[in-house]
Amino acid sequence: MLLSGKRGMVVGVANKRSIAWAIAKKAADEGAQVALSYQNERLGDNVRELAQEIKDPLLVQMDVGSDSQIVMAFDNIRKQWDRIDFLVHAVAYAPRHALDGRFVETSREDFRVAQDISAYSLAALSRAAQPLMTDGGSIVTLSYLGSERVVPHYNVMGVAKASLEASVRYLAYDLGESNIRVNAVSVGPIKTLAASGISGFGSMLRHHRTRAPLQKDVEIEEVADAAVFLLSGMGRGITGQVIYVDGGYNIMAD
Ligand code: 0WE
Repeated sequence: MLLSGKRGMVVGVANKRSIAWAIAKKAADEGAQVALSYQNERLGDNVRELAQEIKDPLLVQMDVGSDSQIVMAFDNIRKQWDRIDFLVHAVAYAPRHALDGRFVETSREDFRVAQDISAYSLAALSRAAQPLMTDGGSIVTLSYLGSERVVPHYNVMGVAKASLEASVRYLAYDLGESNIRVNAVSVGPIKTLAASGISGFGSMLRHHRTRAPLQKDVEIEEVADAAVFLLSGMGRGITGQVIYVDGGYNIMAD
């Protein structure tokens, strides 16, 4: 039981295929008490139903695009729990049309929204979580190789993930004195709601499967295992890092 006696918050559960949900479930299986946030009442029904699968869940409504909702959510957690030990940030958004065309055409507003929801939210949540992490803590976010290489159509999300990974390093520096670690798991392509409707995703999966050293699709459970490792005491020496769970794809030249 890697997380026995620990409590933490998981942000980014939309449905049963969410990477956030796989992490939440594994964290609970490893003995953690888990708070799940849901963005709005529409997704709340999904999250409430999923939460029945874990022991002693806490549910809070929070849209990471709103400072006041972030403050309220952590106030609600503080009313139930005196302390938290971990935070999982598994949220990204860019307007759909920005993931179709050319990056050069990205509007100022689409760029702003992608940065706000996909990158700034990590700093905002870390700031809200810090006062509750009185015994140290571990923060894990999710990234993608499109932050450092050009993946056609990933566009403004690639720039937002670059910003997210840099944020991981600056947050790791700031929060290190409080024994709070901050890391990212860079995940190979997986079919989730966030990938649905992305044209050419099927051929991306095939390409990944044939080029990656492990010659198979990335499994959501592999991502959850790495995340739980980083959340646990086993990861106690690791901060400011981007760890790849991609079957080794990122090491290849082509
Ligand atoms: O980070 C992501 C996806 C994030 C994402 C997905 C959507 C789809 C629906 C952010 N915003 C939106 N907005 C929507 O309206 N991934 C790592 C998955 C992904 O998305 C791609 C990829 C991969 C891989 C988009 C283009 C090319 C590759």
